[in-house]
Amino acid sequence: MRHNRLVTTSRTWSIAGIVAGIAGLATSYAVAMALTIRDSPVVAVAERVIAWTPGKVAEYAVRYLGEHDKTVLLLVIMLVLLALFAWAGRLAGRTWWAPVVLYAVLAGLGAWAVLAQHSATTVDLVPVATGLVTWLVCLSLLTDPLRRRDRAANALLQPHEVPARDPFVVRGESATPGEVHDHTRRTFLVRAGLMTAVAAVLGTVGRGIGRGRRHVEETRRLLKLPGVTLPQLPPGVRVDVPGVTPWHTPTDDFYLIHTAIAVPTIEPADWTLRIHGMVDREVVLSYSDLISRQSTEAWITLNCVSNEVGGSLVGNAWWSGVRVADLLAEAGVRDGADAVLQTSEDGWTCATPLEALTDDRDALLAVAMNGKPLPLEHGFPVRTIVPGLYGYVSATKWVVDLEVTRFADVEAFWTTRGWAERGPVKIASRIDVPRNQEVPPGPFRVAGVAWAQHTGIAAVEIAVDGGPWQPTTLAEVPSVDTWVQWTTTLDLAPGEHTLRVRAIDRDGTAQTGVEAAPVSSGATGWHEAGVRVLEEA
Ligand SMILES: Nc1nc2c(c(=O)[nH]1)N[C@H]1C(S)=C(S)[C@@H](COP(=O)(O)O)O[C@H]1N2
Ligand SMILES: [Mo]
Repeated sequence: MRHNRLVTTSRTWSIAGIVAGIAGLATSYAVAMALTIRDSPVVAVAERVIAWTPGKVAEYAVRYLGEHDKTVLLLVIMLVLLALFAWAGRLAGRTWWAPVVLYAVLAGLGAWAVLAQHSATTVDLVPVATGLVTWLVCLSLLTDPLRRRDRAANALLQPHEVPARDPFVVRGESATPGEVHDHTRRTFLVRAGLMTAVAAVLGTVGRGIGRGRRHVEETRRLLKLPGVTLPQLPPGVRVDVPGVTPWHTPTDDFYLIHTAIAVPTIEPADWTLRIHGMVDREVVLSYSDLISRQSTEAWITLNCVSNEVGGSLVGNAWWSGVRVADLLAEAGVRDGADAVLQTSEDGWTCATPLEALTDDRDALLAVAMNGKPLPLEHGFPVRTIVPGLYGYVSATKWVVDLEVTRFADVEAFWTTRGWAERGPVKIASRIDVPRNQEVPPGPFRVAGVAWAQHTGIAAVEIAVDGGPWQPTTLAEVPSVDTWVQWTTTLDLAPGEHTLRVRAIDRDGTAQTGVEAAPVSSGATGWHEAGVRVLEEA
Protein backbone atom coordinates (compact mmCIF):
# COMPACT_ATOMS: atom_id res chain seq x y z
CA MET A 1 0.00 0.00 0.00
CA ARG A 2 1.10 3.52 -0.69
CA HIS A 3 2.04 5.92 1.98
CA ASN A 4 -1.11 7.49 3.43
CA ARG A 5 -1.25 11.24 3.37
CA LEU A 6 -3.11 11.87 6.53
CA VAL A 7 -5.11 14.96 7.36
CA THR A 8 -5.52 14.05 11.00
CA THR A 9 -2.71 15.75 12.84
CA SER A 10 -0.92 14.06 15.67
CA ARG A 11 -2.48 16.70 17.92
CA THR A 12 -5.95 15.39 17.16
CA TRP A 13 -4.85 11.80 17.82
CA SER A 14 -3.38 13.00 21.11
CA ILE A 15 -6.64 14.69 22.04
CA ALA A 16 -8.52 11.47 21.32
CA GLY A 17 -6.16 9.63 23.66
CA ILE A 18 -6.46 12.23 26.39
CA VAL A 19 -10.27 12.43 26.26
CA ALA A 20 -10.55 8.63 26.40
CA GLY A 21 -8.00 8.53 29.21
CA ILE A 22 -9.82 11.10 31.31
CA ALA A 23 -13.17 9.40 30.71
CA GLY A 24 -11.65 6.15 32.03
CA LEU A 25 -10.17 7.83 35.11
CA ALA A 26 -13.45 9.61 35.87
CA THR A 27 -15.41 6.35 35.58
CA SER A 28 -13.06 4.41 37.81
CA TYR A 29 -13.08 7.22 40.37
CA ALA A 30 -16.89 7.43 40.44
CA VAL A 31 -17.18 3.64 40.72
CA ALA A 32 -14.62 3.57 43.55
CA MET A 33 -16.56 6.24 45.43
CA ALA A 34 -19.93 4.55 44.82
CA LEU A 35 -18.54 1.26 46.16
CA THR A 36 -17.13 3.24 49.11
CA ILE A 37 -13.67 2.07 48.27
CA ARG A 38 -11.29 4.32 50.12
CA ASP A 39 -9.84 6.01 47.06
CA SER A 40 -9.39 5.84 43.30
CA PRO A 41 -6.75 3.57 41.74
CA VAL A 42 -4.66 6.70 41.00
CA VAL A 43 -4.39 7.41 44.72
CA ALA A 44 -3.48 3.77 45.31
CA VAL A 45 -0.61 4.20 42.84
CA ALA A 46 0.47 7.37 44.65
CA GLU A 47 0.53 5.42 47.92
CA ARG A 48 2.74 2.77 46.33
CA VAL A 49 5.09 5.49 45.12
CA ILE A 50 5.25 6.87 48.66
CA ALA A 51 5.86 3.41 50.09
CA TRP A 52 8.70 2.82 47.63
CA THR A 53 10.29 6.24 47.95
CA PRO A 54 13.63 5.99 49.74
CA GLY A 55 13.54 7.78 53.10
CA LYS A 56 16.10 10.37 52.01
CA VAL A 57 14.09 11.42 48.95
CA ALA A 58 10.90 11.54 51.02
CA GLU A 59 12.55 13.76 53.64
CA TYR A 60 13.75 16.05 50.90
CA ALA A 61 10.29 16.20 49.34
CA VAL A 62 8.64 16.97 52.66
CA ARG A 63 11.22 19.65 53.41
CA TYR A 64 10.69 21.46 50.11
CA LEU A 65 7.01 20.81 49.52
CA GLY A 66 5.83 20.72 53.11
CA GLU A 67 2.31 19.45 53.49
CA HIS A 68 1.75 19.80 49.73
CA ASP A 69 3.95 16.80 49.05
CA LYS A 70 1.02 14.48 48.34
CA THR A 71 -0.80 16.99 46.16
CA VAL A 72 2.37 17.52 44.14
CA LEU A 73 2.84 13.77 43.80
CA LEU A 74 -0.72 13.32 42.55
CA LEU A 75 -0.23 16.21 40.14
CA VAL A 76 2.94 14.63 38.76
CA ILE A 77 1.18 11.28 38.37
CA MET A 78 -1.69 13.01 36.54
CA LEU A 79 0.74 14.78 34.19
CA VAL A 80 2.54 11.53 33.44
CA LEU A 81 -0.84 9.90 32.79
CA LEU A 82 -1.92 12.70 30.45
CA ALA A 83 1.32 12.32 28.50
CA LEU A 84 0.77 8.56 28.28
CA PHE A 85 -2.86 9.04 27.21
CA ALA A 86 -1.74 11.43 24.45
CA TRP A 87 0.82 8.86 23.39
CA ALA A 88 -1.86 6.16 23.36
CA GLY A 89 -3.91 8.38 21.03
CA ARG A 90 -0.98 8.85 18.66
CA LEU A 91 -0.25 5.12 18.73
CA ALA A 92 -3.89 4.51 17.80
CA GLY A 93 -3.21 6.44 14.59
CA ARG A 94 -0.85 3.69 13.55
CA THR A 95 -1.98 0.40 15.06
CA TRP A 96 -4.97 -0.76 17.05
CA TRP A 97 -3.06 -2.96 19.45
CA ALA A 98 -0.36 -0.61 20.76
CA PRO A 99 -2.76 1.65 22.73
CA VAL A 100 -4.58 -1.43 24.02
CA VAL A 101 -1.30 -2.77 25.38
CA LEU A 102 -0.48 0.62 26.92
CA TYR A 103 -3.89 0.90 28.63
CA ALA A 104 -3.66 -2.70 29.82
CA VAL A 105 -0.24 -2.03 31.35
CA LEU A 106 -1.56 1.09 33.12
CA ALA A 107 -4.58 -0.83 34.40
CA GLY A 108 -2.29 -3.64 35.55
CA LEU A 109 -0.25 -1.12 37.50
CA GLY A 110 -3.43 0.28 39.06
CA ALA A 111 -4.64 -3.21 39.98
CA TRP A 112 -1.33 -4.07 41.58
CA ALA A 113 -1.35 -0.83 43.61
CA VAL A 114 -4.95 -1.40 44.73
CA LEU A 115 -4.22 -4.96 45.86
CA ALA A 116 -1.12 -3.83 47.74
CA GLN A 117 -3.33 -1.79 50.06
CA HIS A 118 -4.34 -2.97 53.51
CA SER A 119 -7.41 -5.22 53.60
CA ALA A 120 -7.81 -5.06 49.81
CA THR A 121 -10.43 -7.38 48.33
CA THR A 122 -11.29 -8.33 44.76
CA VAL A 123 -14.14 -5.78 44.83
CA ASP A 124 -11.43 -3.12 44.91
CA LEU A 125 -10.50 -4.21 41.38
CA VAL A 126 -13.91 -3.24 39.97
CA PRO A 127 -12.97 0.45 39.49
CA VAL A 128 -9.78 -0.54 37.65
CA ALA A 129 -11.69 -2.90 35.37
CA THR A 130 -14.43 -0.37 34.56
CA GLY A 131 -11.77 2.24 33.91
CA LEU A 132 -9.97 -0.04 31.46
CA VAL A 133 -13.18 -0.89 29.58
CA THR A 134 -14.07 2.82 29.39
CA TRP A 135 -10.62 3.62 27.98
CA LEU A 136 -10.91 1.03 25.26
CA VAL A 137 -14.50 1.87 24.30
CA CYS A 138 -13.94 5.64 24.29
CA LEU A 139 -10.69 5.38 22.36
CA SER A 140 -12.28 3.27 19.65
CA LEU A 141 -15.32 5.59 19.47
CA LEU A 142 -13.00 8.56 19.05
CA THR A 143 -10.44 7.12 16.69
CA ASP A 144 -12.95 5.47 14.39
CA PRO A 145 -14.08 8.78 12.77
CA LEU A 146 -10.45 9.89 12.59
CA ARG A 147 -9.50 6.76 10.71
CA ARG A 148 -12.41 7.14 8.31
CA ARG A 149 -11.43 10.73 7.72
CA ASP A 150 -7.87 9.76 6.91
CA ARG A 151 -9.02 7.15 4.48
CA ALA A 152 -11.31 9.67 2.81
CA ALA A 153 -8.58 12.27 2.64
CA ASN A 154 -6.24 9.75 1.16
CA ALA A 155 -8.80 9.00 -1.51
CA LEU A 156 -9.20 12.70 -2.26
CA LEU A 157 -5.54 13.19 -2.77
CA GLN A 158 -5.18 10.11 -4.87
CA PRO A 159 -8.33 10.07 -6.98
CA HIS A 160 -7.04 7.31 -9.21
CA GLU A 161 -7.06 5.03 -6.21
CA VAL A 162 -10.72 5.62 -5.37
CA PRO A 163 -12.46 2.31 -5.92
CA ALA A 164 -15.16 2.17 -8.53
CA ARG A 165 -17.91 2.09 -5.94
CA ASP A 166 -17.38 4.72 -3.32
CA PRO A 167 -17.06 2.98 0.04
CA PHE A 168 -17.82 6.04 2.12
CA VAL A 169 -21.41 6.28 3.01
CA VAL A 170 -22.99 9.17 4.79
CA ARG A 171 -26.59 8.87 5.93
CA GLY A 172 -27.25 6.00 3.62
CA GLU A 173 -26.04 7.75 0.48
CA SER A 174 -22.71 7.45 -1.15
CA ALA A 175 -20.64 10.47 -0.30
CA THR A 176 -17.68 12.24 -1.70
CA PRO A 177 -14.49 12.08 0.29
CA GLY A 178 -14.96 15.79 1.04
CA GLU A 179 -18.32 15.14 2.68
CA VAL A 180 -16.83 12.27 4.61
CA HIS A 181 -14.17 14.62 5.87
CA ASP A 182 -16.70 17.06 7.30
CA HIS A 183 -18.95 14.39 8.67
CA THR A 184 -16.23 12.46 10.50
CA ARG A 185 -14.89 15.70 11.91
CA ARG A 186 -18.32 16.48 13.36
CA THR A 187 -18.65 12.95 14.74
CA PHE A 188 -15.28 13.23 16.43
CA LEU A 189 -16.08 16.60 18.00
CA VAL A 190 -19.52 15.52 19.20
CA ARG A 191 -18.17 12.31 20.74
CA ALA A 192 -15.21 14.02 22.35
CA GLY A 193 -17.49 16.75 23.72
CA LEU A 194 -19.99 14.24 25.11
CA MET A 195 -17.29 12.15 26.73
CA THR A 196 -15.71 15.17 28.36
CA ALA A 197 -19.10 16.27 29.70
CA VAL A 198 -19.93 12.80 31.04
CA ALA A 199 -16.45 12.55 32.61
CA ALA A 200 -17.00 15.91 34.32
CA VAL A 201 -20.37 14.78 35.68
CA LEU A 202 -18.94 11.45 36.91
CA GLY A 203 -16.03 13.26 38.52
CA THR A 204 -18.37 15.65 40.33
CA VAL A 205 -20.75 12.91 41.46
CA GLY A 206 -17.81 10.80 42.64
CA ARG A 207 -16.45 13.73 44.59
CA GLY A 208 -19.80 14.31 46.26
CA ILE A 209 -20.03 10.69 47.39
CA GLY A 210 -16.36 10.60 48.38
CA ARG A 211 -16.54 13.81 50.37
CA GLY A 212 -19.22 12.38 52.66
CA ARG A 213 -17.09 9.36 53.40
CA ARG A 214 -13.88 11.33 53.81
CA HIS A 215 -15.64 13.67 56.18
CA VAL A 216 -16.75 10.77 58.35
CA GLU A 217 -13.22 9.27 58.19
CA GLU A 218 -11.84 12.62 59.30
CA THR A 219 -14.35 12.94 62.16
CA ARG A 220 -13.43 9.43 63.22
CA ARG A 221 -9.73 10.21 63.14
CA LEU A 222 -10.17 13.30 65.33
CA LEU A 223 -12.54 11.68 67.84
CA LYS A 224 -11.35 11.65 71.43
CA LEU A 225 -13.24 9.01 73.36
CA PRO A 226 -13.33 9.30 77.15
CA GLY A 227 -12.72 6.05 78.96
CA VAL A 228 -11.25 4.30 75.94
CA THR A 229 -7.82 2.83 76.59
CA LEU A 230 -5.37 1.06 74.32
CA PRO A 231 -5.31 -2.74 74.53
CA GLN A 232 -2.76 -4.20 76.96
CA LEU A 233 -2.11 -7.86 76.39
CA PRO A 234 -3.13 -9.72 79.57
CA PRO A 235 -0.30 -11.80 81.09
CA GLY A 236 0.17 -15.37 79.95
CA VAL A 237 -2.36 -15.42 77.11
CA ARG A 238 0.17 -16.43 74.48
CA VAL A 239 1.72 -19.80 73.88
CA ASP A 240 5.15 -19.35 72.45
CA VAL A 241 4.76 -21.37 69.24
CA PRO A 242 5.58 -19.86 65.85
CA GLY A 243 2.63 -19.96 63.46
CA VAL A 244 -0.15 -19.90 66.06
CA THR A 245 -2.83 -17.25 65.41
CA PRO A 246 -2.12 -14.11 67.47
CA TRP A 247 -4.27 -14.09 70.61
CA HIS A 248 -5.09 -10.43 69.98
CA THR A 249 -6.43 -9.99 66.43
CA PRO A 250 -5.14 -6.76 64.85
CA THR A 251 -7.99 -4.64 63.48
CA ASP A 252 -6.75 -4.99 59.89
CA ASP A 253 -6.85 -8.79 60.15
CA PHE A 254 -10.26 -8.98 61.81
CA TYR A 255 -12.75 -10.82 59.58
CA LEU A 256 -15.52 -8.75 57.98
CA ILE A 257 -19.08 -9.88 57.32
CA HIS A 258 -21.93 -7.64 56.27
CA THR A 259 -24.75 -7.55 53.76
CA ALA A 260 -24.29 -3.86 52.91
CA ILE A 261 -22.62 -3.27 49.54
CA ALA A 262 -21.70 0.30 50.39
CA VAL A 263 -20.57 0.63 53.99
CA PRO A 264 -22.83 3.16 55.78
CA THR A 265 -21.10 6.46 56.51
CA ILE A 266 -22.65 8.00 59.61
CA GLU A 267 -21.50 11.24 61.22
CA PRO A 268 -21.52 10.76 65.01
CA ALA A 269 -23.37 14.08 65.25
CA ASP A 270 -26.19 12.61 63.12
CA TRP A 271 -26.35 9.31 65.00
CA THR A 272 -29.10 8.50 67.46
CA LEU A 273 -30.16 5.27 69.13
CA ARG A 274 -33.81 4.71 69.90
CA ILE A 275 -34.72 2.21 72.61
CA HIS A 276 -38.44 1.48 72.50
CA GLY A 277 -41.05 -1.28 72.36
CA MET A 278 -41.93 -3.07 75.60
CA VAL A 279 -40.36 -0.42 77.84
CA ASP A 280 -41.66 2.00 80.47
CA ARG A 281 -40.17 5.01 78.75
CA GLU A 282 -38.66 5.36 75.32
CA VAL A 283 -35.02 6.46 75.35
CA VAL A 284 -33.33 8.33 72.50
CA LEU A 285 -29.58 8.73 72.87
CA SER A 286 -27.23 10.91 70.88
CA TYR A 287 -23.60 9.94 70.37
CA SER A 288 -22.43 12.42 72.99
CA ASP A 289 -25.10 11.11 75.40
CA LEU A 290 -23.73 7.63 74.87
CA ILE A 291 -20.05 8.37 75.31
CA SER A 292 -20.69 10.46 78.41
CA ARG A 293 -21.92 7.30 80.21
CA GLN A 294 -19.83 4.96 82.28
CA SER A 295 -17.62 3.07 79.87
CA THR A 296 -16.76 -0.62 80.05
CA GLU A 297 -13.91 -2.34 78.27
CA ALA A 298 -13.33 -6.01 77.68
CA TRP A 299 -11.54 -8.60 75.59
CA ILE A 300 -14.26 -10.37 73.63
CA THR A 301 -13.94 -13.00 70.92
CA LEU A 302 -16.46 -12.58 68.11
CA ASN A 303 -17.22 -15.30 65.60
CA CYS A 304 -19.47 -15.95 62.66
CA VAL A 305 -22.01 -18.76 62.53
CA SER A 306 -20.84 -19.41 58.95
CA ASN A 307 -17.38 -20.41 60.13
CA GLU A 308 -16.48 -23.94 59.04
CA VAL A 309 -14.69 -26.31 61.41
CA GLY A 310 -11.09 -25.04 61.45
CA GLY A 311 -12.15 -21.79 59.71
CA SER A 312 -10.96 -18.28 60.34
CA LEU A 313 -14.18 -16.22 60.74
CA VAL A 314 -13.28 -15.52 64.34
CA GLY A 315 -11.27 -12.78 66.02
CA ASN A 316 -10.46 -11.45 69.45
CA ALA A 317 -10.42 -7.72 70.13
CA TRP A 318 -10.43 -5.16 72.92
CA TRP A 319 -13.85 -3.52 72.83
CA SER A 320 -14.87 -0.32 74.63
CA GLY A 321 -18.40 0.95 75.06
CA VAL A 322 -21.43 1.21 77.27
CA ARG A 323 -23.22 -1.76 78.81
CA VAL A 324 -26.52 -2.46 77.04
CA ALA A 325 -27.96 -3.67 80.35
CA ASP A 326 -27.63 -0.18 81.88
CA LEU A 327 -29.39 1.48 78.96
CA LEU A 328 -32.19 -1.09 78.99
CA ALA A 329 -32.58 -0.49 82.72
CA GLU A 330 -32.99 3.23 82.05
CA ALA A 331 -35.78 2.45 79.61
CA GLY A 332 -37.34 -0.05 82.03
CA VAL A 333 -38.04 -3.40 80.39
CA ARG A 334 -41.64 -4.60 80.79
CA ASP A 335 -42.59 -8.12 81.82
CA GLY A 336 -43.13 -10.60 79.02
CA ALA A 337 -40.36 -9.37 76.74
CA ASP A 338 -37.72 -11.95 75.77
CA ALA A 339 -35.93 -10.36 72.79
CA VAL A 340 -34.44 -7.15 71.49
CA LEU A 341 -34.83 -6.49 67.77
CA GLN A 342 -31.76 -4.58 66.68
CA THR A 343 -31.78 -2.56 63.46
CA SER A 344 -28.81 -1.03 61.71
CA GLU A 345 -28.71 2.11 59.64
CA ASP A 346 -28.57 -0.01 56.47
CA GLY A 347 -31.73 -1.86 57.46
CA TRP A 348 -30.16 -5.15 58.58
CA THR A 349 -31.85 -6.67 61.63
CA CYS A 350 -31.26 -9.31 64.26
CA ALA A 351 -33.13 -10.47 67.32
CA THR A 352 -31.06 -10.98 70.48
CA PRO A 353 -32.22 -12.82 73.60
CA LEU A 354 -33.05 -10.17 76.21
CA GLU A 355 -31.30 -12.26 78.82
CA ALA A 356 -27.92 -12.05 77.06
CA LEU A 357 -28.24 -8.26 77.03
CA THR A 358 -29.25 -7.88 80.67
CA ASP A 359 -27.33 -10.56 82.59
CA ASP A 360 -23.93 -9.98 84.13
CA ARG A 361 -21.95 -10.36 80.89
CA ASP A 362 -20.53 -7.30 79.17
CA ALA A 363 -22.97 -6.95 76.29
CA LEU A 364 -21.76 -3.65 74.90
CA LEU A 365 -22.80 -0.85 72.64
CA ALA A 366 -19.21 -0.60 71.45
CA VAL A 367 -17.72 2.67 70.23
CA ALA A 368 -14.12 1.51 69.99
CA MET A 369 -12.24 -1.57 68.79
CA ASN A 370 -8.66 -2.14 69.90
CA GLY A 371 -8.53 1.30 71.54
CA LYS A 372 -9.58 3.28 68.43
CA PRO A 373 -13.00 4.46 67.30
CA LEU A 374 -14.65 1.61 65.36
CA PRO A 375 -13.47 1.44 61.75
CA LEU A 376 -16.30 2.34 59.35
CA GLU A 377 -16.55 -1.23 58.10
CA HIS A 378 -16.75 -2.61 61.65
CA GLY A 379 -19.80 -0.46 62.44
CA PHE A 380 -18.79 3.16 63.09
CA PRO A 381 -19.96 4.96 65.11
CA VAL A 382 -21.68 2.33 67.30
CA ARG A 383 -22.15 -1.43 67.14
CA THR A 384 -23.33 -4.14 69.51
CA ILE A 385 -21.04 -6.86 70.89
CA VAL A 386 -22.50 -9.70 72.98
CA PRO A 387 -20.13 -12.35 74.37
CA GLY A 388 -21.36 -15.88 73.78
CA LEU A 389 -23.58 -15.25 70.74
CA TYR A 390 -22.76 -15.55 67.05
CA GLY A 391 -22.54 -12.23 65.21
CA TYR A 392 -25.69 -12.80 63.15
CA VAL A 393 -27.94 -12.64 66.23
CA SER A 394 -26.10 -9.99 68.18
CA ALA A 395 -23.23 -7.95 66.74
CA THR A 396 -25.20 -5.26 64.87
CA LYS A 397 -22.90 -2.79 63.15
CA TRP A 398 -24.14 0.80 62.57
CA VAL A 399 -26.86 0.06 65.15
CA VAL A 400 -29.59 2.73 65.40
CA ASP A 401 -32.62 1.03 66.94
CA LEU A 402 -33.29 -1.39 69.79
CA GLU A 403 -36.86 -2.60 70.11
CA VAL A 404 -37.66 -4.60 73.23
CA THR A 405 -40.05 -7.29 72.07
CA ARG A 406 -40.85 -11.03 71.94
CA PHE A 407 -39.20 -13.60 69.67
CA ALA A 408 -42.71 -14.74 68.73
CA ASP A 409 -43.51 -11.29 67.32
CA VAL A 410 -40.48 -10.53 65.15
CA GLU A 411 -38.52 -11.67 62.14
CA ALA A 412 -34.88 -10.82 61.59
CA PHE A 413 -32.67 -10.79 58.51
CA TRP A 414 -30.97 -14.20 58.79
CA THR A 415 -33.68 -16.05 60.66
CA THR A 416 -36.02 -15.53 57.70
CA ARG A 417 -33.31 -17.12 55.56
CA GLY A 418 -33.02 -20.47 57.27
CA TRP A 419 -30.74 -19.71 60.22
CA ALA A 420 -31.65 -20.56 63.79
CA GLU A 421 -33.61 -18.01 65.82
CA ARG A 422 -31.14 -18.10 68.68
CA GLY A 423 -27.42 -18.32 68.06
CA PRO A 424 -25.42 -19.30 71.13
CA VAL A 425 -21.78 -19.92 70.21
CA LYS A 426 -20.89 -23.60 69.96
CA ILE A 427 -17.75 -24.91 71.61
CA ALA A 428 -14.96 -25.12 69.04
CA SER A 429 -11.24 -25.78 68.74
CA ARG A 430 -8.72 -25.44 65.97
CA ILE A 431 -5.21 -26.64 65.16
CA ASP A 432 -3.01 -23.81 63.83
CA VAL A 433 0.37 -25.59 63.74
CA PRO A 434 1.33 -27.90 62.25
CA ARG A 435 -1.33 -27.73 59.60
CA ASN A 436 -0.62 -30.19 56.79
CA GLN A 437 3.09 -29.53 57.15
CA GLU A 438 6.36 -31.42 57.32
CA VAL A 439 8.37 -31.39 60.52
CA PRO A 440 11.91 -32.58 61.16
CA PRO A 441 12.35 -35.78 63.16
CA GLY A 442 12.14 -35.43 66.94
CA PRO A 443 9.74 -33.60 69.23
CA PHE A 444 7.60 -30.82 67.70
CA ARG A 445 5.11 -28.31 69.06
CA VAL A 446 1.42 -28.40 68.28
CA ALA A 447 -0.74 -25.37 69.02
CA GLY A 448 -4.03 -23.71 68.28
CA VAL A 449 -7.03 -21.94 69.75
CA ALA A 450 -10.31 -23.00 71.34
CA TRP A 451 -13.40 -21.03 72.29
CA ALA A 452 -16.73 -21.32 74.07
CA GLN A 453 -17.51 -17.70 74.82
CA HIS A 454 -19.24 -16.98 78.07
CA THR A 455 -18.87 -20.56 79.25
CA GLY A 456 -15.11 -20.79 78.95
CA ILE A 457 -12.75 -23.59 78.00
CA ALA A 458 -11.67 -26.04 80.71
CA ALA A 459 -9.46 -28.31 78.61
CA VAL A 460 -8.25 -29.03 75.10
CA GLU A 461 -7.24 -32.52 74.04
CA ILE A 462 -5.65 -33.96 70.96
CA ALA A 463 -5.70 -37.41 69.45
CA VAL A 464 -3.05 -38.81 67.11
CA ASP A 465 -4.19 -41.13 64.30
CA GLY A 466 -7.53 -41.77 65.98
CA GLY A 467 -5.84 -42.82 69.25
CA PRO A 468 -6.79 -41.78 72.80
CA TRP A 469 -7.36 -38.14 73.76
CA GLN A 470 -4.29 -36.57 75.35
CA PRO A 471 -4.23 -33.39 77.40
CA THR A 472 -2.65 -30.15 76.22
CA THR A 473 -1.54 -27.09 78.15
CA LEU A 474 -3.80 -24.03 78.11
CA ALA A 475 -2.53 -20.45 78.17
CA GLU A 476 -4.20 -17.89 80.46
CA VAL A 477 -7.38 -15.98 79.63
CA PRO A 478 -8.66 -12.73 81.14
CA SER A 479 -12.26 -14.03 81.17
CA VAL A 480 -14.54 -16.76 79.82
CA ASP A 481 -15.44 -14.47 76.90
CA THR A 482 -12.24 -14.94 74.88
CA TRP A 483 -10.65 -17.76 73.01
CA VAL A 484 -7.72 -19.58 74.60
CA GLN A 485 -4.46 -20.77 73.09
CA TRP A 486 -3.37 -24.33 73.74
CA THR A 487 -0.17 -26.22 73.06
CA THR A 488 1.56 -29.53 73.53
CA THR A 489 4.66 -31.33 72.33
CA LEU A 490 4.50 -34.53 70.31
CA ASP A 491 7.22 -36.96 69.30
CA LEU A 492 5.96 -39.22 66.54
CA ALA A 493 7.49 -41.86 64.30
CA PRO A 494 8.51 -40.72 60.79
CA GLY A 495 5.63 -40.68 58.29
CA GLU A 496 2.16 -39.22 57.92
CA HIS A 497 -0.06 -38.62 60.93
CA THR A 498 -3.46 -37.09 61.52
CA LEU A 499 -3.98 -34.82 64.51
CA ARG A 500 -7.45 -34.18 65.86
CA VAL A 501 -8.51 -31.64 68.48
CA ARG A 502 -11.46 -31.25 70.82
CA ALA A 503 -12.27 -28.90 73.67
CA ILE A 504 -14.19 -29.33 76.90
CA ASP A 505 -16.00 -26.33 78.31
CA ARG A 506 -16.18 -25.24 81.93
CA ASP A 507 -19.63 -26.82 82.27
CA GLY A 508 -17.95 -30.15 81.46
CA THR A 509 -19.42 -30.50 77.98
CA ALA A 510 -17.04 -32.06 75.46
CA GLN A 511 -17.05 -30.79 71.90
CA THR A 512 -19.01 -33.20 69.72
CA GLY A 513 -17.40 -35.08 66.83
CA VAL A 514 -20.70 -35.20 64.98
CA GLU A 515 -20.22 -33.19 61.82
CA ALA A 516 -22.74 -30.47 61.06
CA ALA A 517 -22.65 -27.75 58.39
CA PRO A 518 -22.78 -24.11 59.52
CA VAL A 519 -26.47 -23.85 58.53
CA SER A 520 -28.56 -23.47 60.62
CA SER A 521 -26.94 -23.03 64.02
CA GLY A 522 -23.16 -23.30 63.51
CA ALA A 523 -20.74 -26.03 62.41
CA THR A 524 -19.73 -28.91 64.65
CA GLY A 525 -17.11 -31.63 64.33
CA TRP A 526 -13.47 -32.09 65.25
CA HIS A 527 -10.81 -30.18 63.40
CA GLU A 528 -8.08 -32.31 61.91
CA ALA A 529 -4.67 -31.47 60.50
CA GLY A 530 -2.05 -33.61 58.83
CA VAL A 531 1.61 -33.71 59.77
CA ARG A 532 4.49 -35.51 58.10
CA VAL A 533 7.43 -36.35 60.29
CA LEU A 534 10.56 -36.59 58.14
CA GLU A 535 13.01 -39.49 58.30
CA GLU A 536 16.28 -39.09 60.12
CA ALA A 537 18.80 -37.70 57.59
N1 LIG B 1 -25.47 -3.98 60.01
C1 LIG B 1 -24.98 -5.22 59.98
N2 LIG B 1 -24.42 -5.73 61.10
C2 LIG B 1 -23.91 -6.99 61.10
C3 LIG B 1 -23.96 -7.79 59.95
C4 LIG B 1 -24.56 -7.24 58.79
O1 LIG B 1 -24.65 -7.89 57.73
N3 LIG B 1 -25.05 -5.96 58.84
N4 LIG B 1 -23.43 -9.07 59.98
C5 LIG B 1 -23.30 -9.71 61.27
C6 LIG B 1 -22.50 -10.92 61.22
S1 LIG B 1 -23.19 -12.25 60.44
C7 LIG B 1 -21.29 -11.01 61.85
S2 LIG B 1 -20.49 -12.50 61.96
C8 LIG B 1 -20.64 -9.83 62.45
C9 LIG B 1 -19.27 -9.61 61.88
O2 LIG B 1 -18.69 -8.46 62.42
P1 LIG B 1 -17.33 -7.91 61.80
O3 LIG B 1 -17.57 -7.68 60.33
O4 LIG B 1 -17.01 -6.66 62.54
O5 LIG B 1 -16.30 -8.98 62.01
O6 LIG B 1 -21.40 -8.64 62.22
C10 LIG B 1 -22.79 -8.79 62.35
N5 LIG B 1 -23.36 -7.48 62.25
MO1 LIG C 1 -21.83 -14.00 60.75
